[in-house]
Amino acid sequence: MKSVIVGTAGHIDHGKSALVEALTGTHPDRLAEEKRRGITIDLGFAFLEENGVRFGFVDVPGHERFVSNMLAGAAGINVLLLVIAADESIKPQTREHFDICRLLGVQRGVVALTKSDLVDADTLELVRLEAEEFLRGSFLEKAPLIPVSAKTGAGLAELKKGLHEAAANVTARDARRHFRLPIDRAFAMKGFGSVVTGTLISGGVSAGDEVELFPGGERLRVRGVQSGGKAVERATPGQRTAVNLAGIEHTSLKRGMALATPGKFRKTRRIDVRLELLASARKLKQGARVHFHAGTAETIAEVFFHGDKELLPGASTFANLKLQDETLVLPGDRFIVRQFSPVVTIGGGTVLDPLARRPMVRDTGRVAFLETLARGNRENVLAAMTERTILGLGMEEIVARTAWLESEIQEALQNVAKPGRVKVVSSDPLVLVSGKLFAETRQKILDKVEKFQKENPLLPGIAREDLRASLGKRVKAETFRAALEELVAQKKLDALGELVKKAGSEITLQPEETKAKDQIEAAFATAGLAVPSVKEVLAKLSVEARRAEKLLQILLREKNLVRVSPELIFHRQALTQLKERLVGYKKSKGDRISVPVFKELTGITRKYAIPLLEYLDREHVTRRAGDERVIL
Ligand SMILES: Nc1nc2c(ncn2[C@@H]2O[C@H](COP(=O)(O)OP(=O)(O)OP(=O)(O)O)[C@@H](O)[C@H]2O)c(=O)[nH]1
Ligand SMILES: [Mg+2]
Repeated sequence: MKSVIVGTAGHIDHGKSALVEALTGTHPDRLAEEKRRGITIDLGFAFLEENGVRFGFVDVPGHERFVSNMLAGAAGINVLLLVIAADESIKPQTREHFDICRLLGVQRGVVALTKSDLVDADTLELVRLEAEEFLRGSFLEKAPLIPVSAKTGAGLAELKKGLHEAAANVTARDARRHFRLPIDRAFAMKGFGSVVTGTLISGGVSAGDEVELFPGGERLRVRGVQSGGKAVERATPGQRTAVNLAGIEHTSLKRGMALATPGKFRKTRRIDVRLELLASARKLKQGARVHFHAGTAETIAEVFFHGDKELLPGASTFANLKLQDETLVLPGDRFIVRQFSPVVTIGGGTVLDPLARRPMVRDTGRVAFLETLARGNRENVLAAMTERTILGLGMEEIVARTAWLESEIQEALQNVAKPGRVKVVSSDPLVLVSGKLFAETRQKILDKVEKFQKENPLLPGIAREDLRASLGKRVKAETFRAALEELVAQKKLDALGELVKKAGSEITLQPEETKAKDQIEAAFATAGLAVPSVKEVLAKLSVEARRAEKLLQILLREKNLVRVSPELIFHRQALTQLKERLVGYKKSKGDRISVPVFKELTGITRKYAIPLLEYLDREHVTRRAGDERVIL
């Protein structure tokens, strides 16, 4: 069964509530005060199920003082039921409500010329002409104008036919999308606890679900769900929905809050929008404060124009709105702005970036970015978002900024990753950087390695961590890793353990360096175990200390020399011979050897013997056992 939300609109006393009652059998006014004063103050609801369509009616107040209540109801309607009383014709709130519905993006509707029983045919004809004139060029230009009387029932059948025709053109909202319910009422129900109601604008909700309350962030459990006035297993979009919530007092819940799939979205106080000013409004100045209405929420917004200094009546522009209260809005959400004082509707628009930044003069790409968001092509939006995120864009961030499903993100990603506009530097967790940034990072890495090796010809390469640090904090670890991996795969660089170097590069020594290196090695080789001090050896060389130290490092890396302790270095051969001697000792004298015997065997002093034995322990040649060593 198709679900369609019909919203009334029109001037006070034009017969909206009476018409809803005539159509559904339910009078939508609920409050005692409404009954006493004979006017609608707050939203009322009624249902009609007919010919395969479940109509949910949202009846709004016509009084100019209650437009903010009207706004909470108008968000989420599919079909507009514009009510114009035949005895009064078009009045201020006819215009204001109609402007609001147009700005909210309502696309279809029917026009009821109510109280037709009170006027003669000529007057009715006149009102019809006025209504046609009023609606010319609008989304209701082709809508049927149907004279009706709630009193006599005249025209009701035709009106229902008109509603069905409009309903047939309503495209069902996708129930698989993330759940979102702007709350328009909260109350306690005996035996049930807290209940909130609203028009379900996206996704579905079932008993047992966990939901997130915005803007507070509380996680709540759904006890039960009603949809279209009946208990259901799962509420689907386009229906009046009541949600019974566990774990919260109804006094902590109110209109303007919203329920949503937990952990997906973020409340905001800064949004970028496309803002349209009504032709009837006064021009809007930079920094102006306005009343802001989105969904069922209402707050105050300060307006900053991107580019322009003011907004003229009838014009539209990109703007940044600073909201006084934290609110949940998502891209594509429509909103209404009303003049600060006196309070009248002056415009509205569409949310483009719900998590916008403070406008900055040097952010010259902002307008182009907003144009891309406004056009709404997913691939382009994803690429543009990635291009504006230096640190890399993750899945959570994309969802919070777009409300897209992960499958939609993956699909868009494939199309932008292939031509290289966006680079996936990590797929789990997902991290995206722009193709441009990735290419720049690659080039920077190549340049750094090149520069390092030129400046340090005696070093085999740059340490991976030093290379990363040299790129600065703005290069994310994932980006660095992916760029380096790619350069290695393309045989531009070699990464050996912790070292990165140009592919195939070898240290090339100058003749005097080769000579000095040989001298160092010879000094240790001839010394056997009675090694000289490192300082002494290096001091004797013809190359300066810095280079001498590097040559020593090369010998250590080549493992021709071995550092046994911070001060002691031995030649590889001397150590090999020592190990052989210990093997011989074990064969003839047994596997135990004391320090004095070791000293005797090797002919070295205690100063050398202890570090050597500790080295042998580390090498698992010997093992300490009390004062002695066991030869292994
Ligand atoms: N004769 C006649 N009276 C009507 C008709 N429709 C409504 N009325 C009367 O007009 C008055 C206002 O009707 P409502 O339905 O309350 O008007 P409304 O548009 O809901 O008013 P607000 O909600 O306050 O904006 C009531 O006294 C109704 O009985 C009609 O078709 N014919
Ligand atoms: Mg009413």
